[in-house]
Amino acid sequence: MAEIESRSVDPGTQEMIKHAQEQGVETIWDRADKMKPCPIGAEGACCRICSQGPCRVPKPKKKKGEEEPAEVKARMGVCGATAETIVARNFARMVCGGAAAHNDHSRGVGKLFREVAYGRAPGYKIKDVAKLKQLARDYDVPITEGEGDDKKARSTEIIAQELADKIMAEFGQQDGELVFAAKRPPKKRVELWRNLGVMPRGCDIEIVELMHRTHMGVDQEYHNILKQCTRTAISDGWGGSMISTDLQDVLFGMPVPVHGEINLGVLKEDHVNIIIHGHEPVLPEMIYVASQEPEMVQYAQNKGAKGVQLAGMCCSANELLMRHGIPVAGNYLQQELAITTGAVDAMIVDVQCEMQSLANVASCYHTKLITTDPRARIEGETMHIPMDEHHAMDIARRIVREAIDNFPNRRAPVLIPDAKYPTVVGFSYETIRYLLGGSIRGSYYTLNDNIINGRVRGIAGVVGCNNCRTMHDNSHLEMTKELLKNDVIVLVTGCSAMASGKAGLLTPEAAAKYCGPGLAEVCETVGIPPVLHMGSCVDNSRILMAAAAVVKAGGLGNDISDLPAAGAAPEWMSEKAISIGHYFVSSGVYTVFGVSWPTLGSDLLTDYLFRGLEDELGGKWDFELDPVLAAKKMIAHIDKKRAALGIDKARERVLYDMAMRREMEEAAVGGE
Ligand code: SF4
Ligand code: MSK
Repeated sequence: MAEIESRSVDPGTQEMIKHAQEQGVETIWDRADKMKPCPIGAEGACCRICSQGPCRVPKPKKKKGEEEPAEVKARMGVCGATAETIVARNFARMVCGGAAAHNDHSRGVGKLFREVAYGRAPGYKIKDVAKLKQLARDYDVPITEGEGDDKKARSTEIIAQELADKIMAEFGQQDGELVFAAKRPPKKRVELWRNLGVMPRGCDIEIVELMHRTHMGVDQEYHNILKQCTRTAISDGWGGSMISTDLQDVLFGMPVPVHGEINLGVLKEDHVNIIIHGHEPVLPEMIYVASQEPEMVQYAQNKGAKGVQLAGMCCSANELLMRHGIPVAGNYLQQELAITTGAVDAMIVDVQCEMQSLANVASCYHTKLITTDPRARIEGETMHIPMDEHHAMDIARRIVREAIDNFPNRRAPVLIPDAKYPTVVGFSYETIRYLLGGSIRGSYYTLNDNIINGRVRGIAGVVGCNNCRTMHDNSHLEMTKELLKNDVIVLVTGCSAMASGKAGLLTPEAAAKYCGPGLAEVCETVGIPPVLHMGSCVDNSRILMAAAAVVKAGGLGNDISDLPAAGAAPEWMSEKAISIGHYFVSSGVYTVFGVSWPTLGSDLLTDYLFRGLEDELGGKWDFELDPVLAAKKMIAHIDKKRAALGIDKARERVLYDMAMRREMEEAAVGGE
């Protein structure tokens, strides 16, 4: 049994792991101790796509300096599929799973948007009309009608209806190009994708085609399989994910900086605690409204509680936090622990990243585990209350009442760790544009200026999950701190954002404590944290938009691949992370993952991902277990791009200036 301190870097989490052990409640770490990962599967070298297998093609171990044995070169399954084909198929199916998760989420948001547009979803409304009009322009939906003196604005409803129909058609579209993928990246990138034949045609078709091509006996050339991975991943990042992010902004409001709190300490012993866990903000938005209604608060008080405390978990948390400042109870690895506080009266789950073990943990306590999405039932759930956008408010009220009714049933002693930290979150790409460029300039001009003059060395996206095979939150934090120290501004989403929040990195005060002098100066001048919380997993599309906007603002090349920028997911675990990583690589970003790498079963294919792709796409994958070393690799890549842009000299000058300034300060102190 590993030491608790090696499980998580977060003291609140450590306390609750100990508490779970004392209570005899099994958690993910207990199961991880018993279940060692299969080394062949971990490297992608096992094929089980037909019943003649599974065929395992691991690399035979060779001693250092030894010649590769002949059978390594001819490793194949019984049908003759080579190690390259087998590993490529496994990787491709991860891209498929991830892109499907995002695009299906997006379809759900699109359907709600259409119902709202046609007035069939009471309780919802279009909150951000300006963003609606922006989308309308992207989709060539006119926002005015008539000519000359007769010209007048079209109604919001009509614009929304036309837009909704066009967006929904993109899911089943068979030919052509996805609108955002064709219009939003830099021109050079769009041309590159067209020339390579990887511009996505629709949201669903690329996933289906990739599934087909990885069926037994279809595509058996690894470059060709990976090419379709690229097309599929772009259909996620610049397709489904971007559509859901933008429609969620239209429906629920665009995030702006807001204060929040994070960690298990946000739960309140004397309140009814409801945790919203999953990824889709559609129902949680209504639960938020229902939990605030005076009658509901009164109902809770009648049951002996002081009120209703709503808290988020995983990406649902990010969505709610970004828009309403609703506190976050924790990230992926903390979901079981939240229930072990004995204070969670209901955990409401929709889709993605929900452990099936929640049912077991909930059964040890009074907690009601309520599933709300017909696509995601959990054996052992307390109840299933399916979401229906036509009656969302009634459903939300029923759920909140279920939680309140459960408050008097608490049976275990309540233990809520004294762990919560303040955060400032809500940095959409539009907000960053406003903060850094001002409403008049309306561009990333100031950020570019500071990158060119060297105060900001570069930009990094640190995103993705937790993983029980590595210390919870540790790699996110080690990596992020190393980047900050070296004047690299960090954009975060998902569980990574929460790791930063728990360590105090999402506050403006963090700039003075963790940043190099250049970045600290910029953050202090603008009044922003050096780590910018940009939202949930689908909101990685906001990072793509920020990258495109930086290119557009000028002075840093003509494509995303020219930027001094890099991406990472140091604690990734889900297929979604692979799809996200691949759309960053496909967009021209150097992207490094930690924990394990699923293609190590083929040196040829791994070399293509880690080196060869750069020649074609300008971006490439990398794998590095050590988060500080990974950060150094990202910084080296950033410096390479700075040199190519001819702005490396500027940075040397700034550093020299800072060194001089320090010397002068020391001299002044010495002279006193
Ligand atoms: Fe084995 Fe080929 Fe079937 Fe895969 S497709 S399981 S390699 S026989
Ligand atoms: S919730 S996909 S563990 S980031 Fe989006 Fe966190 Fe990863 Fe799930």
